[in-house]
Amino acid sequence: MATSAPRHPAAPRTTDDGTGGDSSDAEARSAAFQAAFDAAVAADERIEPRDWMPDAYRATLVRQIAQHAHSEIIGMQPEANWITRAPSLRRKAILMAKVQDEAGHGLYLYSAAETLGVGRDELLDKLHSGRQKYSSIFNYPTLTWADVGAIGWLVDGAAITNQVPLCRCSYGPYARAMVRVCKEESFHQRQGYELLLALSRGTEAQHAMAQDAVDRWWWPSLMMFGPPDTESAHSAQSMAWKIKRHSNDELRQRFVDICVPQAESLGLTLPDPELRWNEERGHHDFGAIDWTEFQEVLKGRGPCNEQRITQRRRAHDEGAWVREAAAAHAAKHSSPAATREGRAA
Ligand code: FAQ
Repeated sequence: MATSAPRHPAAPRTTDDGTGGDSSDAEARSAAFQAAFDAAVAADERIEPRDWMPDAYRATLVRQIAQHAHSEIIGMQPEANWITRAPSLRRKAILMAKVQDEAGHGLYLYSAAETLGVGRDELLDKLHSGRQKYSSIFNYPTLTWADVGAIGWLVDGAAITNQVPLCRCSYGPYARAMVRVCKEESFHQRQGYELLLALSRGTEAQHAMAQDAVDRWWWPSLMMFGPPDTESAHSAQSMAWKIKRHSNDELRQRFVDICVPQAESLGLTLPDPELRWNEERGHHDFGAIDWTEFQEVLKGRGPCNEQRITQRRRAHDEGAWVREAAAAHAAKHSSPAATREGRAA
């Protein structure tokens, strides 16, 4: 980071609290901080936790990172539903590793949010009380084993398409968390594809099960990218700040273009009669998304919203003893006596 204006000094002081200082000084300092921030974003530099940043930039990051973290941990539920019924030990081990990875992604993301000055308890409280969102996709049920494959192929595939550009997000801790997350999501996507391929090439019933799962997950996966650009409240500002690098519709189109040849290789059909290559645009055209369904899910009226939140709250309550034990352990090991013991050892 090599800007001439200051980015680290204490926040500009105002004069209305009686702490002194000249209001024109404060305004000049404030303008200098803003200019340094704008220059850093324009130069594609990373904004770090101790740098000055506009309040609205911080609030947008907290909103997006929290929503992302919540999605990762709520997203464990639909697949965990199949751990006990995985058809082989190999499949069970793979699925357990994947679900654990999602928990890990949640942890990196909550840590990234904490660098912005919010506490994890506060964020979880907002999730549990419905004041913060999680991705619409996790409000759909996993009815058959093939759904585990469809989630890996389509949901993780959509997540990667959205998250690879986030590795270049202007906020350092979020961008760095995304690098590792994307590597793991890439493995998840391949396991889903491989699982669906095995079913697609299996018996007639297995092929039908794979097709049915793709039929149910395709449209909700397209909704993961968020509302159309014309309806997206935050995109323009988030792109100006380089939090988002592409619009919702651009990423959705990219995902459709990636999936079409993959579906062909899988021997499965995407459930959209309007899906066809458009030579002029150099992209696939696709049918209209049911945005009413998306809004209903966002309002808490999707097929599994209630179940997901109830289960999350229960898991949180049942995990209270683990948090207490971890805090007691940390306190014990950071006490002066423990520090002395550690030095003596
Ligand atoms: N679901 O103005 P925009 C995963 C909300 S991780 C629910 O376009 P923005 C891994 C949005 O929050 C999946 N709400 O918003 C995995 C806003 O509401 P607000 C999660 C949605 O932020 C795989 C309003 O609509 N990934 O799957 C959704 O600029 C398998 C207006 O929307 C991320 O979170 C939605 N789909 O763009 C885990 C990626 N879309 O807050 C387990 C990071 C929009 O004003 C198993 N997030 N909304 O009340 C992003 O890239 C962005 O936040 C977008 C939305 C693109 C999701």
